[in-house]
Amino acid sequence: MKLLLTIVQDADVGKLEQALREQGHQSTKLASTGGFLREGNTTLLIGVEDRDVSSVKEIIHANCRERTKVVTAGSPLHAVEGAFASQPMEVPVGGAIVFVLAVESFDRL
Ligand code: 2BA
Repeated sequence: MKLLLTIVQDADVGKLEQALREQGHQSTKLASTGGFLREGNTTLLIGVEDRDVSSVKEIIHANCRERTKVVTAGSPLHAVEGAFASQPMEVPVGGAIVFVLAVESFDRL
């Protein structure tokens, strides 16, 4: 079994959760914050059998898209990045970041 630790943009999460449910996959949603943009995103924990990893990745890919965020003066980023971020800049975000972790055991107790 594998745990797909999946970081997605908030705008994509509803659609993705629905698609996962429709294909019979369970997920747990956690509110999270990106370390770079310091904006909210969503982390889904998705436990899947090894044979389903590829198809779940495809579901994720099909439901999460890349967007460009413009980081403007006055954003929290500027306070920490100083001169580097003194001009507005475009940052690509997503589709999704997926970490595939081996699961030692899965128990319902
Ligand atoms: P953030 O950390 O807020 O990053 C948002 C986007 O900013 C990233 O999109 C990336 O395109 C850009 N970015 C991040 N660090 C950068 C830097 N030092 N210089 C220039 N641009 C930078 P994604 O790569 O799609 O990541 C989306 C979110 O996924 C991240 O939000 C973070 O929450 C998570 N993430 C990405 N890589 C990660 C990793 N190696 N470990 C843990 N979380 C990660």
